[in-house]
Amino acid sequence: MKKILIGTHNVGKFRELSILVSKKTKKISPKILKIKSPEETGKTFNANAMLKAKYFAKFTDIPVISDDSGLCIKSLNNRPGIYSARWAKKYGSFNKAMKFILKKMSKKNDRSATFVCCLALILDRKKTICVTGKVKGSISYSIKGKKGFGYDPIFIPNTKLITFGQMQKNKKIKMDHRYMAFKKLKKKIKI
Ligand code: ITT
Repeated sequence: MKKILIGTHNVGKFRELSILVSKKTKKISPKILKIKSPEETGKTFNANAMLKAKYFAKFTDIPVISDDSGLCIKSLNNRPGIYSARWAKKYGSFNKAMKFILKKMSKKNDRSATFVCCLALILDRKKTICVTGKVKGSISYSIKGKKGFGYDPIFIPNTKLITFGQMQKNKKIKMDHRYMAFKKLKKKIKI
């Protein structure tokens, strides 16, 4: 693969996916091609990842990879889930959305949560692959760490004692939901 369009406007995701894709492949962003985001009308991560990839593929012939992801909190009925980005918009920022979550969680005993990522890859009109990766963890009691992006400062993966926001970027990238999905993708295709 010589080039790939990384179909996301999220800077954090773009960075992580760029590191995961082979160094030899040139990564193109939708910003450079002046392509906006599609409306996310799907009801699942899978549907939204496919919807995004299909949308971006209309603008180019090179392979496209898109990501739909989010934080599913068990005691909040798996919310924000597919609404993770929309909660940040609704409450004004990720910081405000995280504060809202922590307040809601103060009455809950179960703090378990899962970060989910669906990656959709369109190689050409005949070949589309969609995979899901997950990482289990818990919601911290406060916002911790300035590294990473989105909900990283309130998520503690099960195998660690610190939040994704406190973790070195290169460590987080090698253990998160995006990495898990990417590993599955790599088993199916050279990327
Ligand atoms: P695109 O649709 O352009 O890819 P988006 O930010 O709208 O960008 P999503 O609809 O998939 O993407 O929203 C997922 C949100 O969940 C995202 O905005 C992040 O804040 C959050 N999220 C996903 N992966 C994350 C990670 O690794 N660390 C922290 N937050 C993450």
